[in-house]
Amino acid sequence: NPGCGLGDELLSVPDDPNNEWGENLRINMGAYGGTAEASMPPYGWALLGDLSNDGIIDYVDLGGQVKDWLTTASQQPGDLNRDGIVNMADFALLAQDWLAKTSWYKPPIVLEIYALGCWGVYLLDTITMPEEGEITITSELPPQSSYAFVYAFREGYYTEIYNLDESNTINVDLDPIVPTKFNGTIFLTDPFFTALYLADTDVNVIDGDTVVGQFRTDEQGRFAIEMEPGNYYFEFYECASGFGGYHREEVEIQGQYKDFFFHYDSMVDKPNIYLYPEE
Ligand SMILES: [Ca+2]
Ligand SMILES: [Ca+2]
Repeated sequence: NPGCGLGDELLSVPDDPNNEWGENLRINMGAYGGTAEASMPPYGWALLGDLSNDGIIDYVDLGGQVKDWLTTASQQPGDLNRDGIVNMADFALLAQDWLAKTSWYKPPIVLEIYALGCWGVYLLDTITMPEEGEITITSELPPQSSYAFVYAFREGYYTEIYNLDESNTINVDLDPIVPTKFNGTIFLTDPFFTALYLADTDVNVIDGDTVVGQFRTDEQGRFAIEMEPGNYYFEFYECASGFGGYHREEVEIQGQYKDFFFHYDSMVDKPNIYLYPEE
């Protein structure tokens, strides 16, 4: 068990990719302790306070330290300075790297589970999963509700939406965003039924009255473009609602990735001019 005594549910350390240089700060700990694999990892491969070996120093590691607080024993994971007791000196070492990440750290996947109730769609639950793969949704549903769909988010990846069938099982398989470009995913949202991608659609990027860019979304509403940060309009025609209509939506482009949630409302797209008498 490479989890350093913290429990079987914790992650193991990935193999040292190159074993080139650096120093394993926790050389005497865990399954890799004292082995050739542990002795010379590259810089950024390991963090002293990462007791759980999941690549980030956070509340899980703090919990591992608190568990042995003021305990005197040899080889305690939380005894970061190796003086035989877990105390403030060790806490200070953990705190100084709070939320630090290793080079191989991957943030967890966050799943937002939406349910369909009597009055429309609502956020039922938020759960995380450490890696991609199959997951069965088991969140408790209130009476007269059913699962509707799941948004899957992960830092550095395009957000995806999964519609739930009777099995309530989805296969989460995310794609990384394109480095150095501005990436986004466009969802059409509706208060009562579901959410859709704006799939395979040409979108004009408008600054003031000028078209400054154009892109086409892929089958999952995704795109990657070169754009300066700023406020723009996205203009596109959508027919996902079955009625179709032009949309001109204000967007703010900042940073590398953003989900855009655009309201689609079939009622608004219906003709609202009536001629009398009707034929
Ligand atoms: Ca950790
Ligand atoms: Ca200590």
